[in-house]
Amino acid sequence: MEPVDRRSFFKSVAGTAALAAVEGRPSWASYAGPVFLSTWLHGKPANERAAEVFKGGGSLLDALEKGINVPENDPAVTSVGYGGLPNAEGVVELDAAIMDGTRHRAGSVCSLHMIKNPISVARLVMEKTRHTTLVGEGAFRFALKMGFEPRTLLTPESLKKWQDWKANPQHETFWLTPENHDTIGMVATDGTGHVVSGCSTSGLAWKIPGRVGDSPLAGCGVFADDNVGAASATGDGDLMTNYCTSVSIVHTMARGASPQEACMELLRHMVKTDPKNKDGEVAVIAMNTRGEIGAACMNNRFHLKYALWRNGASQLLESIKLI
Ligand code: SD4
Repeated sequence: MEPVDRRSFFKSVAGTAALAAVEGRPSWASYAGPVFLSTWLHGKPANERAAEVFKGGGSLLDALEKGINVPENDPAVTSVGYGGLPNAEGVVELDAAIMDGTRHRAGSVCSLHMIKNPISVARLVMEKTRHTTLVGEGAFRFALKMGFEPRTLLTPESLKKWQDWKANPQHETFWLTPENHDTIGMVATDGTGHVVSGCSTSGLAWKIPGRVGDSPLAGCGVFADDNVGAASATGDGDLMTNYCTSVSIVHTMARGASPQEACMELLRHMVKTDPKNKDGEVAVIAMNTRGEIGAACMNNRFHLKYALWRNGASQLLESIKLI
């Protein structure tokens, strides 16, 4: 656990240089400044908002939360927040988690309904309670107590998609077409060795009510540790949860791997333990405390595009595939 007053110490260049000398951390000069790394195309406006909040004096957690709010608020993003596709009964159930690498502390909500910003509720679980995870009705009542306004999360478009799915006698169950896999995962550093991770999703369209994926589980959808780095994941949470993807990547980095090597190692391990996983929909992002990044996906079928904000430049990139 990293005491808060040590973070203030980090704010001074002289202090950082002294600490680096004591702990063998990289010197100030090797830090690149704040870096924001997010999954998918909507990660770009999310990163840009995060960078704006951070430059305006917000904390790294403020930046991550406000960045993730962007796709949550966008009805055109059909697998996050408002406009996210509903479960099999036509109810939008949202999952989100946030983790602070300094305190080694996460907050999350699962199956939250009628609240469009689950990442903000997850942050309050982390900051206002001693709990880590709240689910369903309890998470909803907590959100109301915290002042969130309940509202319908279905848009005319998402309602129509659900009605069409329901009306189709051959309808596909518990999965969605690859284009709709757009969970937001974000990892970030402030440039002084502090890292955070966040994830927000409506999960799988037409899922069994109450189904929870990897995204809101600490160690799976998010993990952050200021001694090493942070990671997040997107894809088939029913598969990825079994591999605790984010903590596994961070622990591989702790053993000396670069973020990219650590992402690839996780994918190789998944295939080694079960060759069928090479057809799985799995994608991961990672960052170490120096702001170096990694991004990887399993195959062509689920080819991760990711967004990177660094040194004032915002770009979209394609991840490396294992297969
Ligand atoms: C889930 N991992 O609920 C999420 C969905 C996702 O890209 O990330 N899709 O399983």
